[in-house]
Amino acid sequence: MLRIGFIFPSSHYLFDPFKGDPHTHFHLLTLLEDRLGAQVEVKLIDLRGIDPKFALYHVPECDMFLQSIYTLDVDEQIELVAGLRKDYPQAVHLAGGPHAQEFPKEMQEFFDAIFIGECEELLFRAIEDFERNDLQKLYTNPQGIDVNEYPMPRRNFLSKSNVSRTDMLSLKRDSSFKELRGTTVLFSRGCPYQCAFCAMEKTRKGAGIRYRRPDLIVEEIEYLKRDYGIQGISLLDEIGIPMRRKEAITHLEAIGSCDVVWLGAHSQ
Ligand code: B12
Repeated sequence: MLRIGFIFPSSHYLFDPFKGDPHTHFHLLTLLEDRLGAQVEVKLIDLRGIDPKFALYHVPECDMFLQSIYTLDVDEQIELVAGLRKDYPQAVHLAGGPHAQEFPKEMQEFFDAIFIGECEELLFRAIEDFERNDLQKLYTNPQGIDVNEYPMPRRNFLSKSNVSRTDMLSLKRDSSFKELRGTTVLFSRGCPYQCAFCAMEKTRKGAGIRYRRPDLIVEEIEYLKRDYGIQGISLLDEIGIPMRRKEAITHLEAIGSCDVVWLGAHSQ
C-alpha cells in the first residue's frame, strides 16, 4: 500500500492559521481516496500551530510527500524536505501550488517532481510513474479543468474540532455570531482579472473563473451541517459572488436554501 502524506505548513506568521482551511489538500486527498481506495493510505499532515523547529517530529513516515508551495512558506517547506530526506530517505517529494508554478527550476533543486497548472489528473499519472520507477521531474497541464466534474472535498482528513470552529463568523462591530460553529468553503476556481501585481502569472493565463453548480454547493453545505454541526460558512473564493447576475442569483439562492449564515471574506 502506498502511503501518501500531504503536508500543510505551520503558517507561523499568521495570528490565527485556523481562520482558513487546507482546501487544496481536502480536494486532492478526496480524489486519491475515491479513485485509489485500498491501494493508498492518505494523510493530511497538519502542522499549523506547531513550532517549525519541532515540525519533523509530527510527520509520520510516508512513501510520497506532497506540498503546495506558497512564497511565504517556501523556506520552511524546503527545510522540511531536507529533514525528511534524512529521516525517511526512500520517500519522494512532489510539489505544486503558486510558488512551484512560478519558479519551477528553483524548486526542482529541492523536490523530485514539480506540478504546473491544475493537476488533478497529472497526480494520478505521477503515482503510476512512481510505481514504475519512472517519476518525471516536471508535470504540466496548460488547460483548466471542469470544477463540476470533481467530487465535494471531504473534511474527514482532520478532526471534527479542527473543521468546526467558533469565532469564524464574527463581524468587527457585532459579536453576535461569535459562538456559531463555522468553517470555510471554496465554491470556485481561478480569477477573471489580470492584475499586474498578482504573483500568479500562470493562473492569469489559465481557464478564468469557474463556479461549482448550485446543487453541488447545497450538497457540500448539507454535508458540513450533518457531519460537523456547521451553522455558518466563510467563503474563501477570490470572487465570492459570481459577477453575472443570473449566475449570482442561483449561486446565492443555493447558499440561502441551506439555512446557514455566511460571510464573504478571504480571511487572510
Ligand atoms: C483558498 C485560498 C487560501 C486558503 C486555503 C489554502 C490552501 N493551501 O489550501 C487559506 C485561507 C488557508 C489561504 C491562506 C494563504 N494564502 Co491563499 N489562496 C487561496 C486561493 C483563493 C485559492 C487556493 C485554493 O485552495 N484553490 C483550490 C485548489 C484545489 O487549487 P490550487 O491550490 O490551485 O491547486 C491546484 C494546482 O495548483 C495544483 N496543485 C497545488 N498544489 C499542489 C501540490 C501537489 C503535490 C500537486 C500534485 C498539485 C498541486 O493542483 C491543484 C488542483 O488542480 C488562492 C488564489 C488562487 N487563484 O489560487 C490564494 C493564494 C494561493 N493565497 C495566497 C497567499 C499569499 C496566502 C497566504 C500566504 C496569505 C497570508 N498572507 O497569510 C496564506 C498561506 C497559508 C498557508 N500556509 O497555506 C497567494 C499565494 C501567492 C504566492 N506567491 O504564494 C494566492 C495565489 C492569492 C494571491 N493571488 O495572492 N489561502
